[in-house]
Amino acid sequence: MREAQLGVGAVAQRLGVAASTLRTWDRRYGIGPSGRSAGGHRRYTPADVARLETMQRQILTGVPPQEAARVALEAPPGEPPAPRAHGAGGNRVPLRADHDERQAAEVRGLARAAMALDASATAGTVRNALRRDGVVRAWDDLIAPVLIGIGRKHAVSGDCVEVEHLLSAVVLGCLAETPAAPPNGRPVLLACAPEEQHSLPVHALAAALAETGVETLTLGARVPPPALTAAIRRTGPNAVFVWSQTTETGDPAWLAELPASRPPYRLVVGGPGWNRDRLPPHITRVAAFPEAVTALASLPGAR
Ligand code: B12
Repeated sequence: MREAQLGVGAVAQRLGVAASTLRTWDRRYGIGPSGRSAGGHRRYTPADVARLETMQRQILTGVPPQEAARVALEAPPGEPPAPRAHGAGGNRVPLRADHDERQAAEVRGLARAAMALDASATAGTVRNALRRDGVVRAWDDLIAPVLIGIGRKHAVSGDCVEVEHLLSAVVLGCLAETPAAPPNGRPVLLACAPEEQHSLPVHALAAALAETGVETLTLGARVPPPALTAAIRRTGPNAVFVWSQTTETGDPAWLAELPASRPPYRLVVGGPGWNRDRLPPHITRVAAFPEAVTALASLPGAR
């Protein structure tokens, strides 16, 4: 039976990277499709896609693309290689079931510590996860689920605003402790939309990008368009990322007024607030945290 094969666009969409990135990976690192269509277009089998996903996972833990491609090409099919350890104590790869149970327990523990306004236990758990798992996994598996859970509690009861504030302050503090990337001349600029106060995702993204060696400049919450314009002119960024959490801040009309620069930068947006129907076509929208990291870390000139 013939396996279902995907074109480069479909694979790019699935991985959350540009099609040109996949072509570059193929040309530069020899990690491409095993076949071509009659017309010469790239055709990816499920095994090709699995290899690319392995490469992407490696990049997300800070492995440089060349090394990530090598690991992916050498991994036996169906067996993901061990994730790279971060900091002390991170080199044991637990069994999946142990891992899921530990993760669920850690989410419950962090939620309890935050609900009890226990700043020290909250910080200890967040810091430990960041060091052990790296920013992408600590955010996706622990911090974001607890934030979303507390947000839900707030939505039904109107309570927990003090918990949101404490947890946010602790997470910001722990993220600030993570190391910065060396300057490379063209940073990724990260900002919240005008009047948007939910800045945590932007700071988490900065820390995750730093972990992959990408230099960032974080402008944080409520950035007025003239300020972002000035920052673009002054820094000549490689990419600009803008976050909108709430629909109040999600009208993208002003994005079209941002200045062009030479060399050009990629404009990427994320967050549930954006009015997607009104996003100009040249803007890339990312839906998930790892997707944002991959999209920004795999741009040419990112590091
Ligand atoms: C922390 C928090 C705050 C902090 C922010 C501190 C800071 N410096 O960021 C403080 C206390 C200041 C705050 C204030 C307010 N908040 Co608030 N807050 C939150 C909370 C708990 C987390 C915010 C966050 O970081 N979200 C990011 C991730 C964790 O959540 P998510 O976007 O849902 O994640 C999904 C995707 O976006 C994606 N994803 C996750 N992370 C990332 C990262 C990237 C880069 C990408 C691309 C994708 C991605 O995966 C998830 C699954 O689909 C949310 C709950 C929530 N669900 O977001 C409420 C929430 C956003 N806040 C809310 C509200 C109403 C407010 C206030 C207006 C009133 C209040 N509750 O106090 C004010 C004013 C805000 C303003 N005008 O801008 C509402 C918004 C409702 C709405 N839809 O408009 C929420 C949803 C809580 C709720 N259910 O009521 N808030």
